[in-house]
Amino acid sequence: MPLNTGAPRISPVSEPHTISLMPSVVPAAFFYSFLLDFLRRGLSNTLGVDSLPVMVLHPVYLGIGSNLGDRAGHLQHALDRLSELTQLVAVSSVRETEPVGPIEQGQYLNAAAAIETKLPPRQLLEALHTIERASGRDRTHEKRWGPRTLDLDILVYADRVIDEPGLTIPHPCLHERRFVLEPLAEIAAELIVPGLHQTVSGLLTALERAESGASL
Ligand code: A4P
Ligand code: MG
Repeated sequence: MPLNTGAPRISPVSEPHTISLMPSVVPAAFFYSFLLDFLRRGLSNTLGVDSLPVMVLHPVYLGIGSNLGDRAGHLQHALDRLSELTQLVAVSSVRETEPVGPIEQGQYLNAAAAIETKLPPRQLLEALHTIERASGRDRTHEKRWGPRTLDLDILVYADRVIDEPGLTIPHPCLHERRFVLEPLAEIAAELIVPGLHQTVSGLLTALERAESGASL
């Protein structure tokens, strides 16, 4: 079932809960996006121009988190806005997770989403910040890794590797965060993460091994 007719409904959960998974649709959609991008680049090279004015839909994966206020409501808000702004392709289950990091804070609801968008990375980041602000997030009064109403991270943007001030893609903590890899693996287990050259499921297995080794 394609999701571009609107976002799925979220409800508060304490256990992993499947909202909508489309194992057969997702790989096909992403394959065609990559194919279109590949053809566009080939044509640009043949014609000797930097880029063609073709608006390609880029496959992007997002991490979504909330641990303040109406957590499920904030996730729902994010999905609703994303489905208006982009093609919402798939959404993982929503899981309640223990807070990670140096700051004492409440439990999170975490999920991952696959979208397709024409927005370039910077514009997408700005759009995500606008969605966060509409959920009451105010970065001027918060600590890094501290509690937040809504956090939207760009985990992967097509095959791009970006390391610029204010924008790092793939997200620099992706491979260290179970709350990111588990939902992402539900919707994109075989995705090879650019720059890391490993699949999402491979990164999750490596993290699980490292964590179980650390606890021995
Ligand atoms: N920025 C750079 N690259 C990106 C990107 N790929 N996506 C910049 C999004 N933003 C990116 O981000 C700080 C700045 O990073 C932004 O202004 C943006 O320009 P932020 O969202 O304000 O800060 P943050 O979220 O505290 O930092 P970061 O590095 O995204 O950390 P995390 O991993 O999101 O940590 N525990 C659980 N269980 N679940 C959680 O969701 N989240 C955090 C926050 C801590 N513990 C958690 C969770
Ligand atoms: Mg973040």
